[in-house]
Amino acid sequence: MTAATANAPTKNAKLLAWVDEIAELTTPKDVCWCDGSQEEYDRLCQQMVASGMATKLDEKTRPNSFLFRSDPSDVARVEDRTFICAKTKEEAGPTNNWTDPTAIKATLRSLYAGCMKGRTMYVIPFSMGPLGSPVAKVGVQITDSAYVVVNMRIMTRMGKKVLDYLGDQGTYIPCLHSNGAPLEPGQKDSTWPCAPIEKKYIAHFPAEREIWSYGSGYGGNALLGKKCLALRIASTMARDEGWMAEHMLILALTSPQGKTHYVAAAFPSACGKTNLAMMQPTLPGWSVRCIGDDIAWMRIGKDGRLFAVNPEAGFFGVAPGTSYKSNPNAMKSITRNTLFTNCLLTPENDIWWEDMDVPAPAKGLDWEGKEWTPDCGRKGAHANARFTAPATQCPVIDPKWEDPEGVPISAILFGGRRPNTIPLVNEALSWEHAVFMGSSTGSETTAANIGAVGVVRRDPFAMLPFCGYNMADYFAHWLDIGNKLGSNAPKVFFVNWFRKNSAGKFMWPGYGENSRVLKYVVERIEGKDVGQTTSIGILPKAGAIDTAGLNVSAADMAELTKIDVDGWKKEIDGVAEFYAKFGNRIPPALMAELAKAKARLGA
Ligand code: SAT
Ligand code: MN
Repeated sequence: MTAATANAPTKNAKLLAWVDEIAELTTPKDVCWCDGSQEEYDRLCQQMVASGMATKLDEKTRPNSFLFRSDPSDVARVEDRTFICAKTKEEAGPTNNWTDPTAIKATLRSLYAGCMKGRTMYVIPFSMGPLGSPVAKVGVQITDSAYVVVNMRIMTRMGKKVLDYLGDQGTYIPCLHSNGAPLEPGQKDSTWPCAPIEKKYIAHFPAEREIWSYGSGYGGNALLGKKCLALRIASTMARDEGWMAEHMLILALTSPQGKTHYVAAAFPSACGKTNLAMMQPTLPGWSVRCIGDDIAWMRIGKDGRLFAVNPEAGFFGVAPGTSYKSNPNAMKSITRNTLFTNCLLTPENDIWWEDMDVPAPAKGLDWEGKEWTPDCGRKGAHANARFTAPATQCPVIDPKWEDPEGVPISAILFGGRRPNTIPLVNEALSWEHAVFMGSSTGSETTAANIGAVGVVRRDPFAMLPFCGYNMADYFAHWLDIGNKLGSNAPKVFFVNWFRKNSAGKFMWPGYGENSRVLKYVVERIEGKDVGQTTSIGILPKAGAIDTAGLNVSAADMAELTKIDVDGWKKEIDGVAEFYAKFGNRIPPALMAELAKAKARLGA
């Protein structure tokens, strides 16, 4: 036992040994076992204000809320520096960065050596999923970032209650994180310590169920419960244990007749999952409630249906574009107790961002802390600026959002940003066709990852950056789940809110108007004769989408739901090219779907 564990609030031998080992390796000045209390959260926020890392926002307008500014090099996930360190390259598959686990551990150990010098090492016990529920997974994150601690308190169930639950024998997923910026005696600290890009590593060890993250303090790189545990490691566990870990929102949709259906939807990062998850329908009598906005853990329930749980406890949402028009319920969720990162600071000590739909302040400090005016030619907020807010603050959080059994899913939506070809809504002809559709999802890239923005890439099931193993095997897993679900399988739809006309303008208004598509989905679930089988899937019959009071021309509606044969031929070629990367690992059922899709188009 060392000073790190002398007064530890646990007797869990495995945990104590690990904390000792990491403290010896990283040499922090002290160790803090996080209890998850409000007092601890307040104290850390105060410390960060005092050190210049956080700005307290005006207590009257935005109580108990803080703004953080990251280093300009550390503003999003880093897919190029994210690694799946399976035993072999084949296990990680062609869409993941693979490196040998032994070699990368040696590299990382040398980076971790002394990396917490001059800093506090925090130990964060947390649960993904309601604590104690049979589906929940416990993790312990070690970090030298107080920012991570306060974010994890919002995003997960965190603190002493988790240690108590773990007890002396309980097992957990070790999540090691450091900003990678040791502090020498007398050295002035940076307001956002991090390592240069080439020294950032977000490494996953699926066989050992471990996460080693170094050098970045931002979002999914650093809040390890989210993408690293709840998607990359969890997807591997789900494959082994027969369930699913998906990049999906979960919503409850209630019709004017009072019937509720639960819908899960997979869209890539920054493609509107948070907006859809808590949408305010424009169609009278319909209501949406939110269960989760980013991750769904799904398993087959006792009655044979698919049940979904949101493993998170908060929202880490994209700020720019969020407004009382686009997402009033998100705006209401962030009125208090919210952490903001990389937003603009107004002279009144509040936050602002582009497309917030309130007038820009006459001046402010931009996300880099530089003087900003509306005509200065620079954005006030970074495109991937974020808010971290407790799910309980969402005015439309569903009463079942913490139900350990989850909610039964009637429909799954896949989607992405596609300026052309992909119709507004297209239903799969069968489960195999659904998996084919999911596997062929394409989307324009967004600012949620460091790299080019606006380039269409294949992002199967919106899981490209988040699947912890070979994606061909992941497709096989989906097929397998479908076989088990049989006639209980949810209906699957491909949606696209992002079609553009020849002038480059969005043809579909989106946001609350997406309730019109959800209504159609419910009608299909309930067996109404509103769809027609076509060469690409089941499309809405003319007039099947309720357009009452909608400002979209009949010509645009027809365009949004027509089949662009040439575009689809190219699409299918793109899918064939993508599948080829996996060699003969692509399941035969999907090769058959590809052939059928070609044949239906006469390609
Ligand atoms: O991965 S993050 O949590 O930073 C956000 C996202 O990409 O969805
Ligand atoms: Mn996401």
